[in-house]
Parts: sequence; C-alpha cells; structure tokens
Amino acid sequence: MSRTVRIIGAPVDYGANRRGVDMGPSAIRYAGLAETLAAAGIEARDDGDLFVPRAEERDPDAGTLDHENAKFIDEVQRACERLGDRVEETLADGEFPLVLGGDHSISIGTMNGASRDADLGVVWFDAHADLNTPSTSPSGNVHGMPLAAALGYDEFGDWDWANAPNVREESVAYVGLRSVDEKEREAIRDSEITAFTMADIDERGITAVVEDALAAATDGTDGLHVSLDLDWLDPSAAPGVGTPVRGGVTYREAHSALEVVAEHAEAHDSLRSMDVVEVNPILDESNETASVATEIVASAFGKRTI
Ligand code: Z70
Ligand code: MN
Ligand code: MN
Ligand code: MN
Repeated sequence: MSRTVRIIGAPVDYGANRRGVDMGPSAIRYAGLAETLAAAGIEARDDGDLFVPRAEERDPDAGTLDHENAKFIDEVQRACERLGDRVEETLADGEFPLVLGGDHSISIGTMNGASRDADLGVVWFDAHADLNTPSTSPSGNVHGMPLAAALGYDEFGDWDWANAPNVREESVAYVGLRSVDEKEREAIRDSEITAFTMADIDERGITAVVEDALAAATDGTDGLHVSLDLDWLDPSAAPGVGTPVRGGVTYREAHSALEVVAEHAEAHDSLRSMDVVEVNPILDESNETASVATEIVASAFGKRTI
C-alpha cells in the first residue's frame, strides 16, 4: 500500500438484528490494527469514529422515508451520508479509506463516497449476497441490502444517498456465497453480476476464483472497492459474527485471497477503498474475529512473511 491508510470507525448496528456489532471498531483497534500495519511498513492514521447515535434512543419504525420493511432506515441514511463525505474527503486528500464496521449497511456510505468521481468495481467477500431491497427483504435488516442499494434497485433508485453513482452490475463480483435468499438468487441470475460460490472455491481453488473476481471488477473501472464481511470465513475461524454460516473459507484461504488482492493492487494500483464489517465482540471468543480481521487487512495491504 503506497498511500497512507486512513482508518475510519463506523460503530453502526442499525442494519443488523444483533446488538454488539457497533463495538466492532473498538474490537479491531484493540486487536492491534495500527500496530500490525506499522510493523508491516504500512503507514496508517486513525481518524476516529463517526458520530452515530445509540440505537436504543431511536424507534426502528419511525422512519420518515416511511418504509416499514427497512429498519432504522433514517438512521442508516444519516450515518451513511456522514461516512460517504468522510470517504470522499479521504480520497481527495490522497489517502486510502479503510472503514471499520459496524454492520454491513455502512458499505452503502463507503461505496457512495468512493464512487462520486470514479467508476468503482466491487469485490464482495461474504457468505450472503446482501442484494435485498425493502421490497424483497425477509428480515427488514438493512445489512442484507447494501449491494442492492449501491446498484439502485427498487426503492434505492430514488434515494441518492444510497445508490452509488458509478457502480455497475458488470463490475461487481461475489466471492464465497453460501446463504442466498430466493429473491436474491433471481436478482443475481437476471443481472450481470459475477458470482462465485463456495462450490466454485472448492472446485477451482481460492486464488483462481479471486483472480477472476478481480478481473471482472477492474475491467473498465477506475478503482476497486473490497468489502470484507467476517461471516465470509468459516465460523471456526471467525466465530464473532451475527449470522454465522457453516462451510465458509478457512483462515488460510482468507489470507491467500487477500494476498491475491494485494498483488493486483501493487501491479495495477487498483485498490481504492475497503471496509471490514460484522465483527461482533459480544459473540466472539477472546477477540479472535477482530484479530483475524486485522491480519487479513494487513494481507490486503501487502504484508509479507519475509
Ligand atoms: C438475509 C437478509 C445478512 C449479514 C445476514 C441475511 C443478510 N439475506 N447479512 N448477515 N451480514 O435478512 O436479508
Ligand atoms: Mn454482508
Ligand atoms: Mn472510467
Ligand atoms: Mn454476511
């Protein structure tokens, strides 16, 4: 990573159905993110947390956007607007935005901010597709919607704070899907999104799959956003997440994957922004998930053993 990394905490839990994910930024800092990056020779600066009011002070259904099937949607909007501005400022200052979640709803803000003046490709490391809209969501949880928001599906098409101005389906790639809702499956099939499931990783190996995902996301785009949901990993490697799903990538596959990202970034100066989400220290074992998140981020930025 040639640029200075600017760490932005987004302690948001409005989009998830489990409390505790708002403590993700603290847990990742406590796991030694700044020290790990420094030891790897990566310059980093902690810009602190976004201001995010506590969920207890809010009524989840009081949204003026008036959508009963998108919980805390007004609060998500306010947090994402602030985050989008911080990401845009970071890029304008020539630094690299690394956003620590928080639940995955924050990626709406990261992608909006990072795509305001660039065509942005996206690689989505996640067990889930996060392609629901208020119209299709079985849960009403906005952390199941950020990619649909970026792409402007359904209601999101009318919400300028939510859709990412320059993210296109053909520049979005999933890696590691294994829990997809019926409406999401239809949406993926009808779209130009590139989707690699766990079965693809089993069959072809993690490095080949990540190389193809990177190729799809960087063909014709100006920069790459990497979104890392810790539930992408198998629960045995990352137990501290709200929605653990069996059969995820191993600790070693995760490192391998992000090393492939680092190689691509070094060769093509492709990496523009990154977020790391869904670390929940309340559900974790000895901050293991935050530690793994820290190590994987260092891999993405080019940390090497020798
Ligand atoms: C489901 C929904 C989800 C994360 C769960 C689950 C979405 N598709 N995302 N955990 N990180 O409710 O939309
Ligand atoms: Mn997710
Ligand atoms: Mn362009
Ligand atoms: Mn997920």
